[in-house]
Amino acid sequence: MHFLQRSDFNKDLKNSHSITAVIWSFTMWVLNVFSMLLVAVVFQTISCQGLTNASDVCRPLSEICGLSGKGEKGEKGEAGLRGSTGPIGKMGPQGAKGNIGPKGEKGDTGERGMPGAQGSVGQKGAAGEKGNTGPKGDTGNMDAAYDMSRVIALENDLADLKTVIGFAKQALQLLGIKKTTSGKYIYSDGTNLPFSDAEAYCTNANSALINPKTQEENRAAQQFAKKYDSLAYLGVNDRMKEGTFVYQDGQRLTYTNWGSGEPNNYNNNEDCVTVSTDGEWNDVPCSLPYVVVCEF
Ligand code: MFU
Ligand code: CA
Repeated sequence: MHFLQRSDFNKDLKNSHSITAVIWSFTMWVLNVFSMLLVAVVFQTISCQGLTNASDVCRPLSEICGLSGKGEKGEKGEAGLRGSTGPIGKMGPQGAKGNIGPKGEKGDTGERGMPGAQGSVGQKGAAGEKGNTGPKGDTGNMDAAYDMSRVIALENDLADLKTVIGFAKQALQLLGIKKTTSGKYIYSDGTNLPFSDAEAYCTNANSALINPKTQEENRAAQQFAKKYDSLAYLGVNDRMKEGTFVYQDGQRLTYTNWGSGEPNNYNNNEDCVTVSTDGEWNDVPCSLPYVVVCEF
């Protein structure tokens, strides 16, 4: 069993006294606040009678009742002193074009310009005065004796030329050019060329490939084949029509000296003709190079 002591009793008594005091203080504080609010409401009711404006109702009480001190707007004051000049403003937009000014004074004379284009031909001028008589001319040459002397001189020149040409022909034969009784000169320097080039070689020398029309001419060609120990080209060919052999100028053959079994168009590729060291003809490929013999 636990028994209360006297000291415990006194303590409890002291506690109960302090609680009562607190409650009492709080009650008095509430009453004070309430009474102050009541005074404020009464004050507003008395001071603000007659306020019917709805906006005033929404304003704070202190403001409506002039407690915050803001008065009515005063009258406009007098104009102030002129301020100092402001900074220069931005350049404005370009103005409209002005009127044309009065004509200026005449300027100084300029430098001389470039010559102008040539003008058109002017009108024909008047005939000039007749000139002086000229000096007497040479005696005319319409004399028959003079004409005869000119003819004789030309005949002499011609005879001289024939003599020189005769010597030249003999010299050519001494150099190896062969002359036939038909008047042909036949020559070769031993050059070897395919047929087309051989043709051109003689043409460039104002001549042609040898086109033998007699045994004598064929022998002349044969002698060059012997001299250079090679086949020699003739102008004869059947390039235009297979099997129809013609001279270089296209004329049909009047003389031939084909070898045995020729022409045979071997490998179907023989349109040109050579003369051998034996003097016999053989058709051969035109692309092969052989000795070139020309006739003049
Ligand atoms: C003969 C000739 C030809 C050729 C050939 C090698 O034919 O007719 O032109 O030279 O011999 C068989
Ligand atoms: Ca042949």
